Amino acid sequence: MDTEQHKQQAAIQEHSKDGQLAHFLAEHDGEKLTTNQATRISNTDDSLKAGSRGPTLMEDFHFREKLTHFDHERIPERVVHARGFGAHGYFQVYEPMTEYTKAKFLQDPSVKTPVFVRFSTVVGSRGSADTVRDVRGFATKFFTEEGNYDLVANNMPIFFIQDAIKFPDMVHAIKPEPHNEIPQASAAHDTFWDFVVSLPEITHMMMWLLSDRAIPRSFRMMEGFGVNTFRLVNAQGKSRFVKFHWKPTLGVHSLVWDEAQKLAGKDPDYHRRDLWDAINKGDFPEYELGIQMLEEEEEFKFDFDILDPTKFWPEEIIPVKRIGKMTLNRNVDNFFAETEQVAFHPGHVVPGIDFTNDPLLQGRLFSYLDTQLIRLGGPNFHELPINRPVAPAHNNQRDGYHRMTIDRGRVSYFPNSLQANAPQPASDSEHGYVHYSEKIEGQKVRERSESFRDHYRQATLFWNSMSPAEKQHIIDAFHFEVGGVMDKQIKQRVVDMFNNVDGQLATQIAMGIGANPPANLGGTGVTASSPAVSQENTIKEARTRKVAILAENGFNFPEVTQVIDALKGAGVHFEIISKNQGMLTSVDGRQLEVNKNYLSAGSIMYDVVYVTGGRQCVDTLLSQGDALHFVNEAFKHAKPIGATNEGVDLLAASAIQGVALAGTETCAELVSELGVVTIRNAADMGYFSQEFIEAIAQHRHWMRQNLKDKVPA
Ligand code: HDE
Repeated sequence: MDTEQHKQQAAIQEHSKDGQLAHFLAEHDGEKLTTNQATRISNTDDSLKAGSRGPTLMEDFHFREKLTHFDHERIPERVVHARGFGAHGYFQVYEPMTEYTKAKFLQDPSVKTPVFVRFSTVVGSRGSADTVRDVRGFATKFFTEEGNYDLVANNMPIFFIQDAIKFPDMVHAIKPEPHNEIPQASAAHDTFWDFVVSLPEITHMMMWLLSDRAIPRSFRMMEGFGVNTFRLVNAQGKSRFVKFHWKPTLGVHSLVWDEAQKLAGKDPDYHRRDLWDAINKGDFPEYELGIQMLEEEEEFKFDFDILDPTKFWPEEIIPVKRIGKMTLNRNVDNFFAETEQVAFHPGHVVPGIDFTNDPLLQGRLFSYLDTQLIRLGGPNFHELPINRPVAPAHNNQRDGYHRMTIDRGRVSYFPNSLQANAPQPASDSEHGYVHYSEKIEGQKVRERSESFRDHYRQATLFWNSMSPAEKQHIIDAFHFEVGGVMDKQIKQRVVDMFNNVDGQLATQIAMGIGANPPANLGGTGVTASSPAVSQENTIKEARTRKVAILAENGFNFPEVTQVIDALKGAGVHFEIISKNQGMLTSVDGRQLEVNKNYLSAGSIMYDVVYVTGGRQCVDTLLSQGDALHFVNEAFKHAKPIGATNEGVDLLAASAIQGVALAGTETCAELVSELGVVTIRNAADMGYFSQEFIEAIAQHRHWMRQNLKDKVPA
């Protein structure tokens, strides 16, 4: 195939899912109102009555249809991962993966495979808040030319349990308690911690759940992990063990817990809004697909079992090979039709991708199809527009609720002679799926392998890998979560359990929850760390960060516009915040539109705060408790803060203490300390902007630790 043909094919590939969906789009603009049967309706405000004050009549078909449809609008929410948000995009492999897999979508770098991704929280109901402490789902459906492949991943590389048979217990324990349905979307309650302390295998996952990974800044800044061990199989039938990763090009970043909790009230849609806005602005989220591979012969080479889903494969010993990139570039047209009706299943695979005996994966392979049958009301959910493969499906499955395909002919069985045996199985060379012929021998037992017994060593490895700030956040998370537990005995058992991981950690946990510290400091003796799991070592850049600019009438127009231009140049976004919405007038009579007032905005909704100068502007800000709270809170959350000229006075009057600010000398002076960047007596904002953008790129300034703890916000 020449390059031109490749390009054409790529264009078709990229658009074929969109093209398929386009058949189902409906526009109602300029149309007349009809019933579902397309009969035009003359009045939809009054039901048909016997007299204007009389009873409604049975024959009002429009009333009955409208109400009946409404009564049936809801479908059951997902038993887990109920709250989610989806987007369309495409995936491209960097180079042919022929050596490792025959999967066709991993062969040709010019092919853009359409994808649909749904991000989710696990525990909360559909209406819960986005920023709760939880694992995030990261499910991707690749519409490949060989059929759909679903990579149903999470944002943490390991799981709570080792065998899927414990999943219902685990979910029952973490969901709201059954007698009073409290608490919503939270693990901070007795039933969950009762379960935790009774289940040593959960120890490692709890370290991840209480880490910053559980409160991501954005879906765009999360890693994804296939968790389970899969296989890649090449055309020669050679198999390798594989772990799948998604690596966001913006790096991995988190909120702080106080911020996450406040956001849950101020903007419960924070993550979905962030994704929606980013795609609309053209800040398309990108994730590289990574694989860790092991040869068959390496199966028993490590001090953990590679099939144990409570263990990750440290990247330092098994490197991640980046093999392609996914770009999300289109928001959905309709949340229900797409995000709610999409149905993922780890068993949706294509030739070249296969399973292992990971006992969690084996159970998952049963559960997903089963749950779709009840959630989507029957066996034909694969015909819903969002779920349809772009490759044609042919089989003898027939009928059932909501069947849309009109299968022609009288043959719906195999073998047959009336249709020359069609549709018939495809051979390996015709891309028929042939399961990897792994040799299996064993007794039939209800048992856990001995090699799955170590529950603490990797938990220590994870703890060792955390930066001081990350460690402090984990301890704080224990204090919050276990602080919410009423049963004192369970609290004590938490301390004892985590003493198996690290004695210092257990001692710190005990201090905050009113339990006794461990009598003897425990631990596993593991001293190694895995730098790759610390967010301290992630990609850091200013691009797509969001600045709140505090301003009032009498601001200095050239000053703020120079800073705005510099921010724009670095791909940083901003909004103007003021007491009232409308227009602000500068000292020289020019105008600036306010985006939000203090009631509709809060520092928690931004990555950065900037206070602009202008005497009158800053005098007004100084009289506003909301403006002072804005900077105090941003400082407490370790965010970059900038102020220019008179704007520095607001920082000086705030609770920010112990950080050097630009002084009042007559010459221009730039001071940058612990992420607080200030300048006075300056007309040219170039120097300030450069330093400010560098501070923004650092995201959070943890070195403030002791100072920020003193700030009341
Ligand atoms: Fe899931 N999981 N899961 N899970 N899972 C579901 O399927 C299940 C597990 C994951 O956006 C359910 O359609 C079992 C691991 C995501 O629609 C259900 C076990 C990982 C999503 C189900 C696991 C996941 C689900 C609920 C074994 C990371 C959301 C609704 C213990 C690799 C997909 C649904 C979406 C959803 C079962 C464990 C990821 C009930 C039995 C490990 C991202 O079938």
